[in-house]
Amino acid sequence: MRRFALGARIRDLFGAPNHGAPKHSFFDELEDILIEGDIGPTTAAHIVEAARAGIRGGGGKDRDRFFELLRSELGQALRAESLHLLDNTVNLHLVLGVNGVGKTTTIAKLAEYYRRKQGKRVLLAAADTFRAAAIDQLAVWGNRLDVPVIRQAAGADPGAVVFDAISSAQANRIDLVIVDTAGRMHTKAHLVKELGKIDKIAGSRIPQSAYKKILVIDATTGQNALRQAEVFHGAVGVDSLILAKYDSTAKGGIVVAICKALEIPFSFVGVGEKLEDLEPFDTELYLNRLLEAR
Ligand SMILES: Nc1nc2c(ncn2[C@@H]2O[C@H](COP(=O)(O)OP(=O)(O)OP(=O)(O)O)[C@@H](O)[C@H]2O)c(=O)[nH]1
Ligand SMILES: [Mg+2]
Repeated sequence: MRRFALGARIRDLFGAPNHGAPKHSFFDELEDILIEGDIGPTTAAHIVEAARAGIRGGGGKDRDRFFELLRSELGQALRAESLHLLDNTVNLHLVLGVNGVGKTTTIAKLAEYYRRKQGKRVLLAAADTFRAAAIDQLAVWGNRLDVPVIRQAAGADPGAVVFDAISSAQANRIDLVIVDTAGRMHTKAHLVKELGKIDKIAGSRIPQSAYKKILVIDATTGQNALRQAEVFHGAVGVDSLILAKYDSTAKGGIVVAICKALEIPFSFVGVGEKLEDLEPFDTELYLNRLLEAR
């Protein structure tokens, strides 16, 4: 399923014949590859500009120099920050994202992570009330994880589910409430209205530093993911990003573009469909995957 391997494309370009001398088309091609890699046109242009200064184009030595430059430039744009839970209070993660990006699966992975790795008491809130199947899916995960799930009937007010979940968490000394939300995004006004209500309820009952709005990004969607991040950030403000499905694509360059454009850090990366397939976002590991030769 890997459609585009940034590292391999660049290696091919440097390895191609007739690139012994600095050629206009060589750098153009390099820029095209970087842009197709979704890292963003500004970053791509900046990197090519820097490369023109020190790289003649072609040859193993130049290739190695370019990869060093690329790593350093991308590394500077990237932001990684883990999600720390506060002690002795209810923390809340509001998990956002468009349809099918991997929200519910990521929530299950987060619950497993905090419960198993950190010994936290976790509760899930089924605030994606739009579809009965979405509520059931979260309930199935809750059962498997042995974590309580607060739910209401399909069509119920998501804000009411969040209100209930917080009350239950406060009464039961829960450390972390993770809220599943519907991924519909008909219009921005609609999104602001729907999520705004939930945000207001959570924001008024959870201390600010214990409340995180987390956007899940699907690594396979490319440029559209930046657009999604802009819309959600504009609607409710996003504190942290999770990159899902990084195992399914080599097109993870969008992470660079999002970090650069919105200055929001990534906290985790999803690398499979199983519960344990969630890793804290690590800049070095991410760059290794992005730039490896495949
Ligand atoms: N390979 C892979 N698949 C993933 C990952 N995360 C989620 N998926 C799969 O992506 C599909 C959608 O995941 P969901 O968690 O249901 O996504 P969602 O955002 O909750 O979807 P809706 O509730 O319909 O909006 C499922 O088949 C998941 O197994 C991942 O990190 N890697
Ligand atoms: Mg879901």
